[in-house]
Amino acid sequence: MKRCAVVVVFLAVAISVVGVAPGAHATTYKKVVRYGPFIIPAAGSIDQPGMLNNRLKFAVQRPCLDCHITSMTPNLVYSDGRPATMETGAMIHHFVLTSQFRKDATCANSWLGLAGARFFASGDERTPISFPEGYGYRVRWYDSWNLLVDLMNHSLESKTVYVQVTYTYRPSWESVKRVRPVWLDIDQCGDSEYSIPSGFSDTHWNWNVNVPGKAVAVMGHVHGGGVAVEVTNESQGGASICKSVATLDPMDSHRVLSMSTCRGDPVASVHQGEVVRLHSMYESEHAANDVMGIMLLYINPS
Ligand SMILES: [Cu+2]
Repeated sequence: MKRCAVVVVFLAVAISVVGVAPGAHATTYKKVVRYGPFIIPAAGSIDQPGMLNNRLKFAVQRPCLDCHITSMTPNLVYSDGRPATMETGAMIHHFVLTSQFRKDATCANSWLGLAGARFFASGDERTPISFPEGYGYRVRWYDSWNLLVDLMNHSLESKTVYVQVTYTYRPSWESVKRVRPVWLDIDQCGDSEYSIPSGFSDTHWNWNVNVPGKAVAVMGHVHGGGVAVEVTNESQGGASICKSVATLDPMDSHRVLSMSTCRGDPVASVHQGEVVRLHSMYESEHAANDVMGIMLLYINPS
């Protein structure tokens, strides 16, 4: 590993300087951005959590004006930086970041598309995503980001919290292959919620591929009682593209502790017009009408 002679640091710290090819250097910066504060009202009782419902913020801060984002790590924190988790009552129901002037790959023509392209999201499991070496999500000076936030509070006092995203990014002048986010959802272009029966269920939604290319990173989201979300290529004999498996809290199966991700160069290739199927699998003790099955694919368009 060779160090570049000059490392420009502005608004950020260089965390790594790694050679990618003979004579070329990749410079990676890290920036922690906090959104908020958000005040979540106190819970009314044990089964009546305090809710901060779908708060939409426009033109929120980006880590950089002109760059390639190489990873995103979500969190919810208190003003002193401590993580705000269920241990103290706070919970991320979800938050979604959208890029206003980018076209959403699967919902551009619905009301959801008005907010732009959905490019990152998190539930309480707080799954980080990082792209393989050489790939990044392009940010340009004219981009504008929106943030949709939905938070919950199980404690009897109100909580002041911040949505926090730690970004790593590379400067605009480096040659980085682009990724385009593609959001697949059982309740596509709706509020993402759907219903399951008690017991095992596998619910499908088909995507007719309109962003052909190489999927290089994939993340998934289910709710408590969830087993996994998976994407399969039905045009290639149902071959699995990625399965994101849920790890549930052994003490409380309503709580998702983590979701596995897929990352590779490539994870899989998809071609124009192929049918990619989203499977959302639950093994629930009871029926529910507010579960989710989402996968976010980052595709390097061919
Ligand atoms: Cu959710």
